[in-house]
Amino acid sequence: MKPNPSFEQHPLDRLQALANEHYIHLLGVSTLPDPLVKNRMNDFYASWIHRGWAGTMNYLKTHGPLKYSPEAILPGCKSVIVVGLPYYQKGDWGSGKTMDLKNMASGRIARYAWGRDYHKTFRKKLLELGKEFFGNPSTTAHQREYRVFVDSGPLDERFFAHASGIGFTGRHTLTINHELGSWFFLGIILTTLDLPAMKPTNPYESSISPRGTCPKSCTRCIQVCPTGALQGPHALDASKCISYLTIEHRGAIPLELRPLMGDWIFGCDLCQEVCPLNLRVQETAIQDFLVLRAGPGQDLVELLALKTDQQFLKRFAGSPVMRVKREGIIRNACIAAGNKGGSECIGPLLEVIKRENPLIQDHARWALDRIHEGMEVRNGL
Ligand code: B12
Repeated sequence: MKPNPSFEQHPLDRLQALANEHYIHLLGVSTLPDPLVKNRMNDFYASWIHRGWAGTMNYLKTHGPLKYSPEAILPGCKSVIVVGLPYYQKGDWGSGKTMDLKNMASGRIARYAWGRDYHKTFRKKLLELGKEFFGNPSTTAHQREYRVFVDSGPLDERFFAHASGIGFTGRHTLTINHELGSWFFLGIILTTLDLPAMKPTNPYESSISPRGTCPKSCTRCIQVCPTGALQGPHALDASKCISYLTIEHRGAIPLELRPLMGDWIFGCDLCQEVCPLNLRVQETAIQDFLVLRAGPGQDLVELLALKTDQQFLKRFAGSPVMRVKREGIIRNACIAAGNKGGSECIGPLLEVIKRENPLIQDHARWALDRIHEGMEVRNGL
């Protein structure tokens, strides 16, 4: 007997119920952007790339034609399901969650990378949600009814987050939600299913969404950025962003930016830390993020002494820090040592010069010069 359709749960209610079971806090659905909106967004994106703001992130250049075209990624795509997973946890810089960071030369790690790598945790949740909602892809007639992405896909996830109504685009370019601030990850499920949009908006018409806007005339995020990466509201020159420099950029860090990077060794949270909408945010309940891997900070002397990939792996296995590899974290530690370190870093930096490749040696020499300059100033020479 066929079920009476009037007793069937609405697909969005069923999706919401499943999301709740998986502790997925934010859920929204967006339709595909209409051609006018899409053209406008493609123009914005092309000019962003044209300005050189993507730096060496060449994948962003090749993603151009796909950025706002879900149907080019999943043929027949009709709806974009957007989900958000909170990662905020307490533990201020300086108080240290696992070590007393005040008493050592230490480098800061962005909050999103304190615990287990979110890509795996989030993807697993989305795959489970997808299976429960759509059925197992290997057993359904339409095998490509949905596709799951966490960060890895070419779509502009924040655009679809704003368009789905789960939050709005802040002046620092991140999606803000009134309960979670901007301390949450985004994930996407593309589907051929025609779902009704939950709270449709067009982010590029205005920065206002049904879920709010930045406080009028607040520019704290723009002012706090030490490298001037935020050139104005919604205008991020990523090639100057400390997050890009410490995580995505592989080569030498430009000399003029090094002194401005402070003690950040992986990512940066300055634009989020000063945001008034990021205060009084509840801690995440997701264990994978609460169990510290890299934690809020790392001892620079220990990082500079990481001689082998095995030692690096032992320290950072399962953490997002793995992305920069051993040489990347040593390069970043050199810069933090130059900016914040003292005499305790001199020996380890000399060892780095003996041991590492010319690129890392260059950063270590820079750090030594800066430490010596600082000492001379302090000694009144
Ligand atoms: C590349 C990338 C980066 C780059 C570039 C950042 C950026 N803002 O684009 C770098 C390495 C710098 C970076 C840093 C960070 N990232 Co990142 N990053 C991405 C990634 C992979 C692609 C983003 C992208 O396509 N950027 C392209 C440029 C063009 O976007 P844009 O600068 O916002 O420019 C557009 C707007 O300005 C818009 N625009 C123009 N005019 C107007 C006017 C109005 C009114 C509006 C609303 C918009 C608008 O048009 C431009 C072109 O489309 C996404 C995942 C994804 N696939 O979406 C994660 C993502 C954006 N990153 C994320 C995170 C967590 C971070 C960091 C916080 C990590 C850290 N702590 O170090 C920082 C934040 C820095 C910052 N202020 O953005 C999260 C953000 C979650 C959230 N709540 O928003 C994402 C979504 C990953 C995820 N799946 O969770 N990231």
